[in-house]
Amino acid sequence: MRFDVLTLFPEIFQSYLGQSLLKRAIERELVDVALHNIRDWTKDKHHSVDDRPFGGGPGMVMKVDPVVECVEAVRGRSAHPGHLVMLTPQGQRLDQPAVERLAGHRRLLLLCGRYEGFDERIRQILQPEEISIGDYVLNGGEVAAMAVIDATIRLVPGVLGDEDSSQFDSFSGGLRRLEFAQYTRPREYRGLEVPDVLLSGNHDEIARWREKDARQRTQQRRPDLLAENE
Ligand code: 6GU
Repeated sequence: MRFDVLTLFPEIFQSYLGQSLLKRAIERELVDVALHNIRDWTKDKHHSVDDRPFGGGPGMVMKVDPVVECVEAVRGRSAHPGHLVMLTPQGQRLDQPAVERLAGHRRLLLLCGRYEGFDERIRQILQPEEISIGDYVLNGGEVAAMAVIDATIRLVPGVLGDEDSSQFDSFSGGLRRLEFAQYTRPREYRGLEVPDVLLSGNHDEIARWREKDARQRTQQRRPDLLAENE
């Protein structure tokens, strides 16, 4: 799967891309991430990528021409145009079904902007899919783009080892329940003990305990998920 990230701050992605899971996926050519600086598509002498809004008001607006020309140039470099995603709080909220849909694309172009907004003509010309990662305000789309990459690569075959296959994730395949409690060594810490059943070696009983714990947790913490299952 190929990602092209269009951003004013490509450096933000460097340490994330060097993280071991992603680094291995890139080395094994399962995932490819290319960073593009939108500023490289400015033509004026100050290389301006944003400007004050017509009509007045606070904040700056991303200029239409560098963004459109950056997207067109990046698209033109490969035969497959890819699916364009604009990261904006005005988009559809990202959830696991949306991640699964995005992971179905061979190539995603992730357009990051500053939060005050994009010139509306960017939407009119490029007609991107707009994605938000939640109802709060980020300074820009970069952290959201990393969330999209991180969630989608889990679904790329071979990126995760068999052992931590994404099919068991809390939100996968419409299961939509939270994970059961997990423990590892030591068996006792500050008087807190691991539940006996997990040390019993009885796999049927362990499975039952986990099922019950997952159900209780979901009921307590996210009853909305159970309602959606009905
Ligand atoms: Cl995608 N961008 C910004 N700027 N803020 C957000 C967001 C995106 N998703 C939630 N908040």
